[in-house]
Amino acid sequence: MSLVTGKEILDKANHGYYAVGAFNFVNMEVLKAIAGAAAEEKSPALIACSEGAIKYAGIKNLVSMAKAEADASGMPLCLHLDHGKDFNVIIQCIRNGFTSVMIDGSHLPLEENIAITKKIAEIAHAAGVSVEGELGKLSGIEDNVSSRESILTDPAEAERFVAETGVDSLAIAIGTAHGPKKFKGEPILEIPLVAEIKKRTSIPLVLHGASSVPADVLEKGLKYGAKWEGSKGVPEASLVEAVKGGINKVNVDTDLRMTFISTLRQVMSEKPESVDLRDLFKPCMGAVKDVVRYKMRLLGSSGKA
Ligand code: TD4
Ligand code: CA
Ligand code: ZN
Repeated sequence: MSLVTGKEILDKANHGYYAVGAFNFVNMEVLKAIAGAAAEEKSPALIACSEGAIKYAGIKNLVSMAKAEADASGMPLCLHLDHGKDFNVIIQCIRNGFTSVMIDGSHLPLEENIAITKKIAEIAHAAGVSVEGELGKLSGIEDNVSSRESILTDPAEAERFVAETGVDSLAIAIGTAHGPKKFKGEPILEIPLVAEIKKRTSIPLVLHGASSVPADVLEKGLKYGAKWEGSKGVPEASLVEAVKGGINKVNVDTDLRMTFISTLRQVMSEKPESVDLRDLFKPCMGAVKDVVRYKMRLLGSSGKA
């Protein structure tokens, strides 16, 4: 099956009250793990590249691998640009076969965020490509009211943003953060905000910084020498609650990185004689595939392809 748009996958999820994972990849191994998980779970998936991934691997390599895996898996996969900030990179993605782009103007003042997002939406939609915008700041919230308000997405602003920009989906801030160290103390998340924003926008909502940092993955990493002390992710129960409130796309990168790296550390320590990259990477791919399958079941996208 050829790559499908983000809108096709996410509108279906919106109507069906489930979420689809957006999994980042920078190489063939992680891409194959995601596509393999989709095939085994009969699940749609977004396969996401950051601007950094494009710089690392090259846009043509990423697009042709993504197309090949979509064909081979037969699953609805969407090739998505994650956190597009550079106008030229976004245009290159649209021209080279990405089926969804994110324009991240969340660091800009509201009026500027609306203006740039609207412009990208017009260009992308003319090319049949879906668009995700972002409103609010991805950063852990401290337990005091004034800092919360400057970070979290405001429902009234979200309503205006969606109406004026024409985005197909909206990334919101409810207290999650990127990377392995999301919370200093106990996780603080503003889950009820999801439903409030959904009521005013009705479009698919997106949760960034959604990795859970599974205990077994963390433990394996630490056991084999990773310096990952202090890592903490989004509790799975909170993820499920956020999906119930109206999240339809859940971004996961850190969990896949930690899974790959902890497995690589284990294999390298167990097979120090190996001079075959395949010996080392195959178990990593298998471990990433298992984590992706687990996420698909948790989010409710299994069986929805
Ligand atoms: O948007 N993302 C993924 C961010 C990827 C960043 O890639 P570069 O290092 O190339 O810039 C997420 O929201 C993932 O959140 P997570 O909780 O997995 O960190
Ligand atoms: Ca942002
Ligand atoms: Zn993100």
